Parts: sequence; C-alpha cells; structure tokens
Amino acid sequence: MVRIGMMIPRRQAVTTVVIAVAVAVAATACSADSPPTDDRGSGHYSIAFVPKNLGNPYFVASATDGKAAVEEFGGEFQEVAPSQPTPTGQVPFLNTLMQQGVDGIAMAAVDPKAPCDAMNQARRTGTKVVTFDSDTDPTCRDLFINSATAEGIAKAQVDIISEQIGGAGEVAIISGAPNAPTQNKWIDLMKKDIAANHPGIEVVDVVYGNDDDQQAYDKIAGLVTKYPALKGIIAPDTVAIAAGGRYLQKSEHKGKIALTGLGLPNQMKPYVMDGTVTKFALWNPGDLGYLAAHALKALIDGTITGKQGDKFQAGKLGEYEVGQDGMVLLGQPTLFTKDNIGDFNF
Ligand code: RAM
Repeated sequence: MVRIGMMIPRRQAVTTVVIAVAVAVAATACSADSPPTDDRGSGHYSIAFVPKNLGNPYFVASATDGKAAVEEFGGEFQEVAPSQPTPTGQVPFLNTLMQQGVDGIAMAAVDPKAPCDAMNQARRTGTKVVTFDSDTDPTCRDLFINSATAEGIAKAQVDIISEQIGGAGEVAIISGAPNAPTQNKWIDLMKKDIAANHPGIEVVDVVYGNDDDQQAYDKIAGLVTKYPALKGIIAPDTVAIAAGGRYLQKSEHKGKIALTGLGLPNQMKPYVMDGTVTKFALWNPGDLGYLAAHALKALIDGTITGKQGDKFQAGKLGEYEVGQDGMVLLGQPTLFTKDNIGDFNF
C-alpha cells in the first residue's frame, strides 16, 4: 500500500476545502454528536465514523460499538453521513472532518474511487483514515477493516441458495447501492461460483435497492412479477433481505421462493421463526465498528503504520494483525437458522 508521510501546511489544507465549506456546514447538521475541535496530538482521540448513509440498522450497530470503543480509550466520537448512499455523497462530510482536524476517520465506502481525493487530502493533513465494511482503492486509506473474506461471504450465500432450491432454477440477486465496492465483489464471486459449481442455477437478474427499505421492497416485488419461475433470491444486503422477508411473508410465494443473503438476526427473527426464511449469514457489525475504532487508535498512537504483519490490541476482541493490502479481518460469517437465531442480539 502507498503511505503518504508528508504533511502539508494546515492553511493550505483549509484553502483546498474552502469551496466545500458551505456544503460542509449542512453536513455537520446530520452529526449525531457535537463535532470535536482540532485537537490532534492532544492524546484524547477525536474519531469520526462515516457510514454509507444514516438510518441503516447495520451501521447503527457499528456506530454504537465504535462509540463504546472510543469512549473506552477516552476519545470523542461523532458520526456523520449522507441520508442516501450516493457515490459522491460522502465527500463533503470527509472535507468537513478534515477541516475540523479529527484524528481518525472510519468510513464504509459507497464508491471505490469517488471519495479518494478527499480521503487522501485528510491523510496528508495528518488524519488517519480506515475503511470498514466496504473498501475503496487501497491507495486511499491506511487500513481496511473487513468483515470476512469476500470468497467466504460469497460461497456461504451460494451454498445456502443451492441447498434451498435443490441445486436448480432461476435465481435473482438484490444488492444495496449499485457502486458499492465490497458488495459488487461478492456478487462477482457468487456469479463465478454458480457458473463453475452449480450448472443448474441461472442468475436471471441483479437489481439494487440502494440500502432503502421501500426501494428494496419494490424491487423484490418487481422481480417476482417479472420472473414467474423464480426459485430463489440472494440479498447480500441487510436492508434488502429484511424487505424481502417482509414481502414474502405476506405473499403467496412464502415458502415457495427461497430467500437468503446477509441479514441482521434481530430484523430477520420474525421471518425465520415463521418459516419465510430458513437460513442466512452475517458477522457482528458492532464488532466491526469496535475493531475499526481500535485500529484507528493504534494508527494515531503510531504503534502501527498499517504494514503487513503489524499487530494491535482491540480491547475486548483481543489482538489483530494487518494482512495483505492493509486488510484486517474480523472473522468468519455466522450462519443463522431457527435453532440459533435466538442466541444473537444485533
Ligand atoms: C447493508 C450495507 C452494508 C453491508 C451489509 C451486508 O447493511 O450495505 O454495507 O455490508 O448490508
């Protein structure tokens, strides 16, 4: 990965973002907590989370545990994000955070490239930047805090749908934002796995609900109408799988069209308990936020630089090591069924 060690003068950095300030003022209005002042180096860590958008329960869980981590090590936490996950929507928020001079930013990227200039500008002024959940180009961040391997996530979903439809039939995919880098990687890997190992399955469509419950619901209704022979839906998106559960639960297709993907156990419990959904996967998004906060602390402290082999302590989660391309892996996805879903609360 590329490291940018050179600092630019603070005044120059401020000049660079002057155009963004008007937008940035509006951006801070969405902040959950009051913004920190420029206190870098004061030893009390001002850390900002920038999810894809506000209001997604998945990122609420990440921010809750991220905030807990920041407070554990005596820092100040804020969360800012656009209301919609559009490719450039995060940029003004990043510019504002750079202007505030926060110590660290943890961002879930909506687009692999659109926020890169803003991220690298912030890094040049001394802010540590990690991506979590969804990565950008590796040259734009110090670390990527990844939930699980893309291969493992993709295979888990394909195996479940194949098992549920008896290895044959039409399947559609519904994701979140069309540009979302990590989700697009999972979709690509799922398609390749299906083509190579499940010749009886045909992926008939890929649609996007934009991380919005109603849009996802409408897209799923559209898929069911458009493909009368549809046997299964894969939703690698917590918003879309919950909308799918809600749609199928009340429809004549309940129990006939299989639905799986990545979901929050708390949202999916009703659909699993009544048999609308039988199996899906996810990791703990709270732990992901907690790990991202601790990774930022280690970068800010200078105990790690982000190179492969760097090790750091992540509070209650224990020790983590930086892998290839500056990636830190949380763990493996968990599979949820009627038998274990009651054991989880997120
Ligand atoms: C949604 C978001 C998030 C993704 C999960 C699985 O909540 O799009 O980025 O990782 O689903």
